[in-house]
Amino acid sequence: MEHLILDSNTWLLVLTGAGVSAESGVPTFRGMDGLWENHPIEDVASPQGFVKDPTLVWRFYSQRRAGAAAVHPNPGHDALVAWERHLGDRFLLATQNVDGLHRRAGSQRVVEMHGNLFKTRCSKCKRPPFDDTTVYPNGTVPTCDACGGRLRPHIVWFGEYLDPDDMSRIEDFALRGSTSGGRFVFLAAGTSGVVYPAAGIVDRVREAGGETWLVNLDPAENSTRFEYSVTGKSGEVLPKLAKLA
Ligand code: BV8
Ligand code: ZN
Repeated sequence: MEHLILDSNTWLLVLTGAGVSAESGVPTFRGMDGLWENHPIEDVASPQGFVKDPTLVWRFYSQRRAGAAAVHPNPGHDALVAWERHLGDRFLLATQNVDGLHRRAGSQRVVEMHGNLFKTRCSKCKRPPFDDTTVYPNGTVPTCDACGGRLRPHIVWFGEYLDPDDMSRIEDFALRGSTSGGRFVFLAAGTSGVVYPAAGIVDRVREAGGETWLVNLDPAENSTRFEYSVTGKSGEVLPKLAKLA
């Protein structure tokens, strides 16, 4: 296997998807064939879905909140923590995952692009999102004690914009890395490369002349856009892939 040299000249942007949490026991979206209880995920993970059937949406997220709380980070998460500790502020992790496992593993320089299962916010008032580990009993739709509006998971649903601060944090890092005079590397792991804007990051990196790596169990939609591709389980590949120099 090719080794990824991580030295004092390297800037590394990592993007992770559901595949990185698969070995922890968190089901991937493709693993569910894009379905949950026979509902297309886009229907449940969407503002329209929430308006149409908020109890169904809270059942989906309560179930995933309980599931994520019951599992633990795997060696793939741990490898990313080691890389961050080695590279410091020349490392940034952008994750599509909402399970919180990167932070639980010890990652600190993390952008949770699609939100977090353990945060809830009000769908009506501007009350800031708050930590919430509650697994709401089936059929419960929690309401805001400030305005009485419906509470919702602090998750970016399909058709919703990502937090502009998150996107600019990733953009700024890519700009600094690609103009640093050092070697700018982008590595995507455990993602099918279907969902945008995350799936488009590889194109930005190539435009900026960065080196691109994909670590995935099977070829992703956008795999032809990566220079280096390592097929395998992220929990097995990531701990062996990097040479910390
Ligand atoms: C946006 C939170 C601007 C939910 C998620 C029509 C109308 C509106 C929008 C669109 C539209 N058409 C297209 C769009 C854009 C849309 C999009 O890209 N849709 C796709 C389906 C085509 N994007 C959006 O809506 C985004 N917002 O564009 O705003 C806008 C606004 C209005 C109108 C237009 C544009 C918002 C996207 C965020 C959606 N929220 N998550 C939740 O999690 O509950 S996305 C959700 O699905 C996940 O977060 C994740 O990102 C995605 C699934 O992707 P992956 O992480 O890649 O997981 P997947 O299962 O697919 O793949 C796993 C991979 O791992 C596989 O390749 C497998 O081989 C591999 N693997 C498995 N095991 C392992 C492994 N690899 C290594 N090791 C292993 N052990
Ligand atoms: Zn409110």
